[in-house]
Amino acid sequence: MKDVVISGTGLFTPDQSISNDDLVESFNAWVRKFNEENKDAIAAGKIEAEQESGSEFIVKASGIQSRYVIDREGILDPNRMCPRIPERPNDEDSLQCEMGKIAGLEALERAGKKGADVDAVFVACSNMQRPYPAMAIELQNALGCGGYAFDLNVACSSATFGILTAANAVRTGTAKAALVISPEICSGHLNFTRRDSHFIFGDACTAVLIEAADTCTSPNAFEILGTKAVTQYSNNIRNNFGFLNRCDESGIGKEDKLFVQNGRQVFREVCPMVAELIGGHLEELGLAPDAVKRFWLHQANLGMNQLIAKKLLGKDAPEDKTPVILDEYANTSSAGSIIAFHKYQDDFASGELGVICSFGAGYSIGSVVVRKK
Ligand code: CO8
Repeated sequence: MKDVVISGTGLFTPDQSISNDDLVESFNAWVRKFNEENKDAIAAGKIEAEQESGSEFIVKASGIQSRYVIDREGILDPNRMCPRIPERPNDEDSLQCEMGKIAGLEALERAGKKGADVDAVFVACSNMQRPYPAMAIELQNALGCGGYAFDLNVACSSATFGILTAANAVRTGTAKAALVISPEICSGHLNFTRRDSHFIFGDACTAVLIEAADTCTSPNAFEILGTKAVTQYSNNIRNNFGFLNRCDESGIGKEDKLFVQNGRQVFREVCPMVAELIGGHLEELGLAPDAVKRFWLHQANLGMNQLIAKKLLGKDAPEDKTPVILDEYANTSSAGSIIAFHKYQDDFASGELGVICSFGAGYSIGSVVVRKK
């Protein structure tokens, strides 16, 4: 078994962003329009009037201030409430490939490697823009990588489960170096007309290069001390979009074909599971939570992260122990914990410890314990 390292990370951030105030303004315009168009049915008690949203609620409930998106205009158009992302011809890079290429090239550069040094590519994210050919195979080709490639999806935990898959491939010699790429276009499957969740998600793409310690020349490398994953079935975060939808016309276009969640229950149920998984993982490795310099946690909700850190450490954690990117990026699904890792790792000295942890739909939780080389 080989020792494995994360030798480089990369990030693609869209060039358009939406503040809470902008999002709420368009949402409330949509609400007024909906209520006006349906005033008779509302008055007759056949449907409920929609309620307006508010920036103050969003910040208080989640910590989110803004989000990056692929297309601002389509989302903010009260007559559309959905990004405008034109289809591309088959001989052009697909959008997820384009995002992945930018993040992947940065990860390779930080690791001092070329595409040809990589012989496994995993696209790990919540939604693939098509079923086949695999997005990962398109990216393998676009980055000039060899070996093999496949897609994997465990919702918000896709990147950490991807790191686990890549680390095992390198550890056992199935691959020499593996890229895990997470192009999250969350705006494509978010219902912007749902008050309880229209503000939650943003778009971004991350990349992580994993290779054997003995080939690594990167000054940015972290040894992977261990990976751990757990899943437990829950319907509290669900999306029923799928290839069988067309076989029952009555369901086409219904709300459940986009992201739906019971956010409060997710909050309550997932936090203790995450603290238990990270605590148990550190214990197995003979490490105390206090010895960890930084927890790069999944970026869904500020209150969740504060609670998880408190459960682990027995006290409130200082801000730099659990860095926050969701204020600027919102929830970018599997990319979130990796964005935090990418942006908040340069102050690490050799030997210092960190934990990357994601959690979300499934439920699924993934933990990666690392030590700076
Ligand atoms: N403006 C004003 N008021 C509002 C709004 C709004 N926009 N929305 C709700 N309210 C009101 C409600 O009506 C309610 O009022 P009342 O108390 O009078 O009934 C009150 O505010 C509280 O509402 P909630 O209980 O809904 O609010 P919470 O405090 O629970 O906050 C959150 C909602 C922020 C969603 C919170 O519950 C949360 O973050 N939970 C954790 C969610 C989480 O971590 N989910 C992970 C999902 S991501 C994942 O797994 C990946 C899926 C794949 C990606 C999909 C991409 C689209």
